[in-house]
Amino acid sequence: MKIDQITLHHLRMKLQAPFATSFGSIDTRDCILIEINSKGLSGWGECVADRDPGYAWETCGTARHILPDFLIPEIMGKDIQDAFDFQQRVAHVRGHQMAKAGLEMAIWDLQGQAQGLSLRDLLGGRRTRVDVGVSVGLQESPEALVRTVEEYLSQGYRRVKLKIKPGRDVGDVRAVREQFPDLRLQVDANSAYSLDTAAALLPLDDFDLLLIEQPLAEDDLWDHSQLQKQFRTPLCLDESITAPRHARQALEMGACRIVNIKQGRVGGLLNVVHIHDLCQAQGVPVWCGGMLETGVGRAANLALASLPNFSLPGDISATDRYYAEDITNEVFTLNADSTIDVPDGPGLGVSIDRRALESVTLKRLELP
Ligand code: OSB
Ligand code: MG
Repeated sequence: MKIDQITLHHLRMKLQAPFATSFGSIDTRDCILIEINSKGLSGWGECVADRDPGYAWETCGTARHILPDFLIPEIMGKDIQDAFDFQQRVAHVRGHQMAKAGLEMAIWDLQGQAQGLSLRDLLGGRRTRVDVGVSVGLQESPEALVRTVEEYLSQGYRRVKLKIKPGRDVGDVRAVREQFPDLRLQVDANSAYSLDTAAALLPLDDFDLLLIEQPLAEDDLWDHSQLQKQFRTPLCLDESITAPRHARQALEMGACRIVNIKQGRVGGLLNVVHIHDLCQAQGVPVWCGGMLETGVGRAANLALASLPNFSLPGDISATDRYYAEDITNEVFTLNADSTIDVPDGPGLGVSIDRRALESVTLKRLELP
């Protein structure tokens, strides 16, 4: 695939409702959409770095530096075979997993279109629909949280993740658990605790949670292994796992019993498959996390969640949970059994609504 031209689209999209976590609240979401043109085909990828360095250190600003200055020059005008070829060419660039993953996604999309194969087929996924849940941000009060959860349940979601932070943890979870005793429920702290302050979370062990996600700092694998010993509930790592070897080390140390996999955080879909396979070989379940993606990133998430060891519901909700209008022509809807269909068209299986894209574009960079 000869890479002729690449356009970076910096988008800002209004969320349906503010999304609050332990690291802040947003009512709009930025991302860099990447368009790669090759012989009349357009491949699309989504770089999921946020506007602010709250979840991770990468931002739209770092992506707007690393992509044109270091990553894109490695492929511009060249004949790129596939994602593996791409990753070898950019291996000398340290870190910047989200920037790499966004470009890699566009290359998968191109390859799928060129070969007439869906991303699911390229990755070896089997499911045609995947189990999904909804990630619910911090609300004003436990009562408001219960009402918000109730609204999502009425829409058909059968698994709910609650965001927690110090002072808004056990009380919030208790309120939801009392109201919905049988709900598949899990929590996500986004690194808001230390080994000491996490003692406040011990009562969560009695709420029959599926998992407790990323209580401690991203670079604290060891402390997670100490904390896991204090809980019956499985810990799950998100921020800490930015490469396959971190997944291996986390499992060796007992730092978690479940892994959240996000293609952006781990540097692309090739690494997703590696982490998936490593966990599968050890009987460790994985699930697909989300970054409030547009239809482009959502299509990729659905394809990766179709792999066999994605055995817990993903943070992949319907389009209308995030945006009133998306930038893809395709809209993802929730089936009655809390699943979403995996796209089966070539590549990502989505097409871009140019008018909608234009209306949310802050800045465009056309290369060369
Ligand atoms: O930690 O999983 C997270 C969104 C942005 C950044 C980090 C996280 C999240 C979510 C939302 O929980 C998941 C979704 O896309 O629905
Ligand atoms: Mg998380």
